[in-house]
Amino acid sequence: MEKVGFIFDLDGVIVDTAKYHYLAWRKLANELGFEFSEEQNELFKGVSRKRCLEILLDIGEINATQEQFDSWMIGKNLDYLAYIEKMDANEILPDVPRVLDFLKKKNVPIALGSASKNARPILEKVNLISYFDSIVDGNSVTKAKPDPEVFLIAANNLGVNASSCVVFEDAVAGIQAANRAKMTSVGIGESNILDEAAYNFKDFTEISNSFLEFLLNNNQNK
Ligand code: B16
Ligand code: MG
Repeated sequence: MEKVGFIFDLDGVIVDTAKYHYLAWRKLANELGFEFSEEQNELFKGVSRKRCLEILLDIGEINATQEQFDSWMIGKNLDYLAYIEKMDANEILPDVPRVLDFLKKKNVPIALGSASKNARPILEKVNLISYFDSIVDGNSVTKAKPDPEVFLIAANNLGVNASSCVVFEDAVAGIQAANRAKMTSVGIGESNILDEAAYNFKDFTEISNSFLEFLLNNNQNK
């Protein structure tokens, strides 16, 4: 029987840090003289910090020197970190601890697979870091989702075959990355947006322990 691994995205799956990313990007946009809406922020989900700034500057039709680009990236991250500093366990999305506890009690290896370079401090702030056997984040990857690299490294770190992994993701690119890695993709969010996922749920309150058991059995027999 194959060992099964579970991989979680961070922003939009474990915590809703998208709102803090939005506030920090909006501040930069306003400083540069243009508006940045919450709808536009949707484009940033699961996307690397560098790529987000490129998109933001496209929206504002701003040409930046390399020096400006680098300093805006640093400034945005400092603003974002000020929000992260105030986070605590109350910001964990509903039923995430129940799912992590269920898996932990069954000795299922658990990894994080996130584009964020701030994943570790966030997991520390919300007190979930001890659940993770491996943390693969924006510091460990060379290729962004939808490339499967982040999840393949996570599977390797857990010592689990890629095809025996389950991935929880809220971004289209993340679902595509999981599918390309031949993993079982579970979309967390709007099913019409995440329609490439093998399974879809609004949030973890819709994922029962018996469904987790089903995922474990299903992937064990692969
Ligand atoms: P950072 P995820 C992603 O997290 C966010 O969804 C995305 O909006 C952000 O730009 C990216 O992390 C990089 O974050 O600036 O902290 O390195 O969904 O992959 O967990
Ligand atoms: Mg995400």
